[in-house]
Amino acid sequence: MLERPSEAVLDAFAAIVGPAYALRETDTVAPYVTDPRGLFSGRTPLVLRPGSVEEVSRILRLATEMKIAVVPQGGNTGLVGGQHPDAGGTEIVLSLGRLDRIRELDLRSGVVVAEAGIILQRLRDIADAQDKLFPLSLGSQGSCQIGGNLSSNAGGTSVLAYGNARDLCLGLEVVLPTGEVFDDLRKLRKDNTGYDLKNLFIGAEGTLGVITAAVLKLFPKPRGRETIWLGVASPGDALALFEIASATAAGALTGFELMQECVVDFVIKHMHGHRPPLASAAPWHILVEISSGRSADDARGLAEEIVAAGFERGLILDGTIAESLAQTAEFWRMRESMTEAQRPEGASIKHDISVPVADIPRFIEEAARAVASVCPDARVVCFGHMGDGNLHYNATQPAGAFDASFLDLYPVMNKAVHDVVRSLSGSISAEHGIGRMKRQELLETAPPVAINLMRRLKDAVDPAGIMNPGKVV
Ligand code: 2HG
Ligand code: ZN
Repeated sequence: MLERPSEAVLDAFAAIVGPAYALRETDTVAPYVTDPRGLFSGRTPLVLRPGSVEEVSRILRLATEMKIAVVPQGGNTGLVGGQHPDAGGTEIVLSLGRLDRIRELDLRSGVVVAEAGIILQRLRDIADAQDKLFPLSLGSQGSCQIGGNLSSNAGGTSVLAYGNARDLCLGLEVVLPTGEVFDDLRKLRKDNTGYDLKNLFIGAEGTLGVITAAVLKLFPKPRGRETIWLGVASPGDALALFEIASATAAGALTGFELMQECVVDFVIKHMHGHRPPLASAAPWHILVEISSGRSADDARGLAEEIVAAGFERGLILDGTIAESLAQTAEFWRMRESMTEAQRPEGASIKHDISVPVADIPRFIEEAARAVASVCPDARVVCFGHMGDGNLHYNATQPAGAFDASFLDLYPVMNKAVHDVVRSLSGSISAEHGIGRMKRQELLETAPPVAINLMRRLKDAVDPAGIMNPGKVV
């Protein structure tokens, strides 16, 4: 049973980081207790901002000793309520933003050793300045942090070619709930010495320990990059185009995003300065990215080949290959602002699902029926990483003024859509995690053997149960 920290205990925690980095006033803790959508407001008596691994270690040792709950937090961009304290006001927030050093850049081994609080965009820029690529790419990359990316095994728009955050990580440093530091900061691409412990902490959403640093892979920067925006009539045509693009570009196909017309319209309507990417309307849009390690001409050639084959087979209604770096950036900005562009349309019930890629058209068809069976006027807002079989299948309230009561449908809508996902042997959390939002559903629907195993691991690593309680398991 966890404890409510007394004033003396709070003082002891604050003394570890020093008064400037121990926040207690309601207004100073406010940014740490609410999520970007305002769905998960909590309370905390203390936010700690440690400046070293040693301080993180002392905090967790004390927390285990005193049985005080600790909620680790990175850039606070998560969408499933995994990074906030609950409403009880007893859980301490551990914000990792001050651990923001690059410990080493080893270009010959193709790795960077980065601390948890480094903002993703900064890491991408550091790699870029060295003529390298750190491929993890997400809409929130201007504020999300590497530690959070690893803790949630973030996905994004380049998973198709480079994998999830897990695939980009060779080594990890983790502070365990006991305060012990598990130093596994190795640069090895091959290592079969027993259990793969680092992968226990990646994607664990801070429920087993606190990631403080990681060895991350760097890739050669592509010599040529082309971005194509296409309009198609149906998800079935999008799938046929995906097959053409994969066969033509093979490893050079680094992005394949599918977007329903309405979400493209939301971006044009609500986000400043965007114009329709195509001359004519299309029910579905696709964003394809080709990255060639060889040359700009090679990338251009592949892009033209894909577009020509698509037109020839009657799969493309309209299409354009970006003509400049500015247009490429504009296409990606449109895609990345889709989360924000949905907000002015009102309350939204999110689903972050994956199914085998070939089942995407069937999922879209059956999920539309599922949404309509719960709320016939709800608007389906569907977009996502089609090449990964991962869609953000959001049900937005009927058009009109913001109606919070729509969110009362959350559990029944989730169940209806997730039943379709389960019938296709898919996942109810492809890239955003479980957090607090999907915990109950995970516990109710995952195989009992899996849940038991997760619980036994949790008990073994965190016997006092102090790490991010109420999340995942
Ligand atoms: C994306 O792919 C993000 O843009 C957010 O994962 C998805 O807002 C969403 O549902
Ligand atoms: Zn996504």
